[in-house]
Amino acid sequence: MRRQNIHLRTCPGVLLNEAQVKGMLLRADSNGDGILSWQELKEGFKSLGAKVPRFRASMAFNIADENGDGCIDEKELEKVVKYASGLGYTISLCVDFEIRMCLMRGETKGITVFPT
Ligand SMILES: [Ca+2]
Ligand SMILES: [Ca+2]
Repeated sequence: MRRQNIHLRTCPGVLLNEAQVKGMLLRADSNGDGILSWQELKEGFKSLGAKVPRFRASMAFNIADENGDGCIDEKELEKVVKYASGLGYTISLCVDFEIRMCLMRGETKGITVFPT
């Protein structure tokens, strides 16, 4: 069994593309209504590896919550994805191939990615 956590933070990473960022954020939609609440968006940023998810969620809401209802709907999510993609979150190259494939498929449960 190969260890997966050795030097993870110092390994080069692969930049998450917008589709992958979106996948990660949608995974955080815990009640599955297709709309991200503030809490869900915060969890989304946490799963992306944000150091201060609360701050990122606040920023994203300022940018994306156009109708000011305190939730991010499908249309507003595109803006959040653009914002989050611009932050340069990456998947480490040193994680196991299987895990990378899971990430590509949007299966992110229990997997942590680190920002560059
Ligand atoms: Ca939701
Ligand atoms: Ca909204």
